[in-house]
Amino acid sequence: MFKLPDNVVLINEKSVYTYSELKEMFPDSKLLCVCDFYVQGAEDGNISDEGITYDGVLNIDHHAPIEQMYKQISSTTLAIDYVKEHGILPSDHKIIINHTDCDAVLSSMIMTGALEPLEIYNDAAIAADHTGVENDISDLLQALQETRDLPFIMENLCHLQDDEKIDTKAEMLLEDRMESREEVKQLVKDGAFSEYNGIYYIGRDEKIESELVPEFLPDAKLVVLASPMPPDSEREWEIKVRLGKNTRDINLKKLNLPDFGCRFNAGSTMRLGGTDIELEEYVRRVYSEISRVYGA
Ligand SMILES: [Mn+2]
Repeated sequence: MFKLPDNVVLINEKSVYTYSELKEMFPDSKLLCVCDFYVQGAEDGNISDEGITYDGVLNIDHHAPIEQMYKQISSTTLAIDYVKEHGILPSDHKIIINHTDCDAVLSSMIMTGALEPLEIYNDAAIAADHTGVENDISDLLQALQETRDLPFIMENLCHLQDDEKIDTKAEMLLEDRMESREEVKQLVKDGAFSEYNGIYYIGRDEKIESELVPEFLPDAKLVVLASPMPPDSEREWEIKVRLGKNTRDINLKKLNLPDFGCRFNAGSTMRLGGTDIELEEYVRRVYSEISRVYGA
């Protein structure tokens, strides 16, 4: 049975947190560490190779808009470097995450010492955040992320690593992910993606995990995926944009895309409540922004 370190706290997921908000949430804790989410203004903190310190808060996070994050780096990369350099965080540190994807789980668990600072975890995080390639750890953790159940996720990661059977529920979620990878493969085979100036795009009723797509479209500069927002939303479309394999030096953060929130390589209209712009029109906007910023 995996014993979850009790200094890891999962808080609500929302698009922007501020330092003062976090300090209000944890008034008794002098030592805070956030893993894998952006806190407003982090880029103005004290930046080192292993993360950012801002007003006493340690940020093991690759979402800040600074040059060193504009590459295939994950929060897990930073956590590994940090622990190798300084050791794990003592138990009086609060380690805060706001979602439970592969990178958030691995980076926080490495900071507590529950996981070793191993390169296999970095490979998993990079597969999850950037390349989408098959990877046992990444596929399991990405498949379980929506449960937001950290003990469940960690227990199944332990099963995987001990060559034991994972939970039935975990098994089902993992199968779903494997199926969606197969689906993407098939959609590409069937020519279901449209293309516009190197941008490959598709609209689907079912959401597609954007990280799974670039691998199967090696010629794509970018991929754009649209699916309907949930029925109770005010706006119509969730549109995701992600850099493809045939891109060099494009940083999505430098583009001014409508209703859009992102890291340098991927983002969506979800964080801003969706968009009413139709997919084709959105793709044209993406292209015109790239032309404006980077030349044709
Ligand atoms: Mn990440």
